Amino acid sequence: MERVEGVVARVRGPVADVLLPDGRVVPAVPRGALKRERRGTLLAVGDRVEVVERRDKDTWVIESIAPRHRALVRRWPNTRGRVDVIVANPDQALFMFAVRDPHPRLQMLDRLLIIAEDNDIPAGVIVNKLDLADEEEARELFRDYEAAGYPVFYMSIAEGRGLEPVREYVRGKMTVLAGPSGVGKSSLINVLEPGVMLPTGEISRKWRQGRHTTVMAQLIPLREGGYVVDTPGLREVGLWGIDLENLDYYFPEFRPYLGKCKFNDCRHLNEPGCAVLQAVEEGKISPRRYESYVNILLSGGE
Ligand SMILES: Nc1nc2c(ncn2[C@@H]2O[C@H](COP(=O)(O)OP(=O)(O)OP(=O)(O)O)[C@@H](O)[C@H]2O)c(=O)[nH]1
Ligand SMILES: [Mg+2]
Ligand SMILES: [Zn+2]
Repeated sequence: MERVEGVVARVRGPVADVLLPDGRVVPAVPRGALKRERRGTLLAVGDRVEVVERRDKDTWVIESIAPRHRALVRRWPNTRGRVDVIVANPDQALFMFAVRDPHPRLQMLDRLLIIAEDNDIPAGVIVNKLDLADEEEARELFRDYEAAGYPVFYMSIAEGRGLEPVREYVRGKMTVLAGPSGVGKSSLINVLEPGVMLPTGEISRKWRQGRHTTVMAQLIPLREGGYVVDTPGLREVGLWGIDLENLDYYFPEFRPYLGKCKFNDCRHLNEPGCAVLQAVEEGKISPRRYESYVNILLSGGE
């Protein structure tokens, strides 16, 4: 039987929906030996696989899974390093927030960016729903991230503006789109790739939050090349298992000052001769981002 290369578009329990080069999406199950050989997450969205059609049974079998060159992972507390792979092989991540409805929680964004740094995934930020707020205020709110060197895309999907730079950013790459519920992740994919028609959900009027419309990660191919992975809205972002030794390095705007503190093991809290603290005092590092660093360091990543 002929082997065909595909990419996992969704995982539904033991079955993976595999996207084939001809555009078909077929259900496939891994052959038994794979289940015994592989540790951790057997299959994740984004995994590159080889499948074979079983003509008699009308199913496909996953014969092999390519090694992951990178992964967006979630670690668990108190499980001796248990790791779940959320997306395999992403080239980059876009973390999406809205200027309001829901209100942007910047601590969550800080944490998502740390996870991206820890997983070695280049990241950008999307600020949506500009139609609901004053644009200058929105830009002011997210200026810290531009200063840190992250690309920040401002848009209103409702008004159809600000989409082109994102279209360019995702072209030819595998991009994970993540953020809280209700910010417009699925709406964005629907306009980037007409014809997809992912379900979207109204914001709850009472809570001004999303209703967790998207329930599982799903890979969507783009006709201009590349893929976007839609993900379910996040409630919280834990940093268990993050290497806190490197936390300062995970704030890119700190990097010019690292290694310049008086003490080699400086944690940049209140040590004398700290170059990071001095940069905060001189207005070169945002006090809010610095505060986020301190909070995460002192909470041990919880
Ligand atoms: N005012 C305004 N509303 C928007 C905009 N973009 C999306 N929405 C609305 O926001 C709501 C939530 O959009 P979704 O695309 O379902 O959000 P999501 O991030 O996929 O949410 P989950 O799947 O729950 O994680 C929908 O009612 C959209 O129509 C925008 O630019 N402005
Ligand atoms: Mg959604
Ligand atoms: Zn220091």
